[in-house]
Amino acid sequence: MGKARNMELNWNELDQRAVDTARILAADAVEKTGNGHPGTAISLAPLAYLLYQKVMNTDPTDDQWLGRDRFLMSAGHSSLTQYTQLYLAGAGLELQDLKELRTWGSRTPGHPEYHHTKFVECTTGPLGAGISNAVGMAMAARKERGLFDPDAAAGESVFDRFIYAIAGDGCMEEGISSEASSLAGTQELGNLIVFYDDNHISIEGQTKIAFTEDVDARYEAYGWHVQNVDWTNGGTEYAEDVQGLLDAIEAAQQVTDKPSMIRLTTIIGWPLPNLQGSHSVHGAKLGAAEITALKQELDFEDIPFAVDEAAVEQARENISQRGEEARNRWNKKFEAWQQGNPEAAKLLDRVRNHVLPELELPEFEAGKAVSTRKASGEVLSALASQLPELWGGSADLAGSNNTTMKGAASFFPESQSTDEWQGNKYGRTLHFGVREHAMGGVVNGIVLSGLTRAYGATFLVFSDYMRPAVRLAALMQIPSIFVWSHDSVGVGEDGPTHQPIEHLAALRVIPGLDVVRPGDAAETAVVWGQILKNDANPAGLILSRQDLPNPERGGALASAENAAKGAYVLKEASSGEPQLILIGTGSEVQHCLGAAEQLEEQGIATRVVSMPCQEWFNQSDEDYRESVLPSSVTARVSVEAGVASGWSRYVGAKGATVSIEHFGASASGNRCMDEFGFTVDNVVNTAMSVLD
Ligand SMILES: Cc1ncc(C[n+]2csc(CCOP(=O)(O)OP(=O)(O)O)c2C)c(N)n1
Ligand SMILES: [Mg+2]
Repeated sequence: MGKARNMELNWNELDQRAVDTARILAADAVEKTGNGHPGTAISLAPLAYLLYQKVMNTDPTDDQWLGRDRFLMSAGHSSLTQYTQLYLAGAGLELQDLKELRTWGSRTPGHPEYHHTKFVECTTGPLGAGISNAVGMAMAARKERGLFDPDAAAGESVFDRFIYAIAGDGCMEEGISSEASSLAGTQELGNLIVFYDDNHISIEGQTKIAFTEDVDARYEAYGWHVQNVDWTNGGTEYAEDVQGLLDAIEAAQQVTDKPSMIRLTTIIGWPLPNLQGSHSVHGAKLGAAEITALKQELDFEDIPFAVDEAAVEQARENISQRGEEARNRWNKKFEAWQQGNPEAAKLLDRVRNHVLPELELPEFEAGKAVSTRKASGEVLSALASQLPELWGGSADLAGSNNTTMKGAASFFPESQSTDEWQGNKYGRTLHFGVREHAMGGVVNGIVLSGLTRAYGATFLVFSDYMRPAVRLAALMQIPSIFVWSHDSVGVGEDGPTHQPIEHLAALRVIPGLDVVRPGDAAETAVVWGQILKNDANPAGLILSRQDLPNPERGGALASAENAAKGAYVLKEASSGEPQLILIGTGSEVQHCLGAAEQLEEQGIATRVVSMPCQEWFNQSDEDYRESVLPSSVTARVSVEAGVASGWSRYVGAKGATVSIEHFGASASGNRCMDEFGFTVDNVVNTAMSVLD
């Protein structure tokens, strides 16, 4: 610290009127729609106004400005906290949008939605997740600076920015806040400032029935810089100390080697005359009498959506002017940076436009068995020099997931280096610790930041621990990459706790998630390329622990390039006219090939289809789908070491599935595969029963 204070609180009467306008609007919007969350939006209006109007670098005319600070409403139910500010700022929302709160097609959905409302940087609502996204954004800001402008003085780079997030009691109760905040402390994320709205109220009333810990001590233990601002004056009298809050923000900004938590003690719904402090204002309309009383208290006319026009005008002028000044300063710096760093500027141009260079993917020796996880690791190492924007790591399973690019430094402060891992604040290998849920949220936060691509890895069975983040990635349509190895009972001795059974099916039902399970090393390289090409949805890459054959292609077997289509004819029936189709994915493609050989010997014309990604195949045109799975061939068998759920779509009413409908067992992977029917013989027998 030590720097003289440079943010004087210019807070005139119209600023206060604007804050009160936000309060009135939150109350009226919920009243009109009949439901929503007014309480916290009312009590936090001064915080949100302060951030938007006095603190953040925001250009209300450009939600894509690279230099903008990021704001996340982790307490997503309080979306009105942000919507009212976007209205006051003239940043894409108008009064009409507030009147349409939570209604069909409006720009003001119940919870903030990315890609839907300008300046909403992330979809939030599942509590706590926003903190993990903010941590990811803070890590991304450092990474981006490292990629493009590593030598600039602290705070001087065009890539420097702050990430602000508002969290509530619920966020703090959720485990993901612990996972993500612990990681943020280790990462020394000085560009992250989280406000904790400590109002002691959640849906069931006072939080002390379930939440009594010392949150300050917890965050100090994580290595955060912690400050308190009390707007309740100990509960006796309300003292909305905006200057005090601004001082805390400034102090937080000056601490560059720790993330900051500012615990702001508030009374939910303050200054509602009768209902303040009650959980009844958390998520229900206030009622006409209370709204009239509020308007009286704040000296507003008792009509719906009574805004103070002069206050709105001042707010819009203020933020426009601040935005323009910040923008001009930034533009000048940016031009100088471009001129001084032509190579980096070219890279920035490429990644901003989501353009991939022509990728050179490794080729794998035919006939040499290799696990797809190992192949994936080789692909990543080969991509390292071609795609500087690609980075990622594992939740403590790097050696098993094969996610470390050869020679890449780790992304953490150098002082934390170990014999195994050399750290660098701009490094590339991510270490999430055993924190799968936070890993998902952090990867999403990184990807949301827009300039880099990130992946996070664990065992497939633990995709359950990160499912909410995977779902949010799909909902946001962002290209997060999840790498899940150890993909079946083929895991072996670790036994049923570690053997995925229902996971492929459970992931495939998430709309918009590509579940990609390559069958050999050659397919692994191709699908990596395809996943990287897709920039509008997430993918899960499912990899085997065990070695798989990598057969010769080009003769009897089609080129692996076809894997990019999601499914393809790997081996055509010898007659060219199949009587039977075997469909395999991942480690079971080999069983289909083996079975086809035996069936052909018995005179049964058998086609083998490799189907690494159902979603990609479903998106291909009908002619192509018909060419791979002709409707005339109804004798079909799918082979996949997971539950059969979902496969009827491909095998049809007359087909059959080779699957596993129960938990696995602790024994060698080969033994498990054999015992559970993933054998050539069982595929042959199943095929014969279908033909009968
Ligand atoms: C993961 C998750 N679980 C449950 C909910 C449902 N929910 C929405 S708000 C809320 C209470 C939040 O309390 P708090 O964060 O203190 O917000 P406040 O009432 O102070 O606005 C709950 C349980 C949710 N949104 N997300
Ligand atoms: Mg609360």
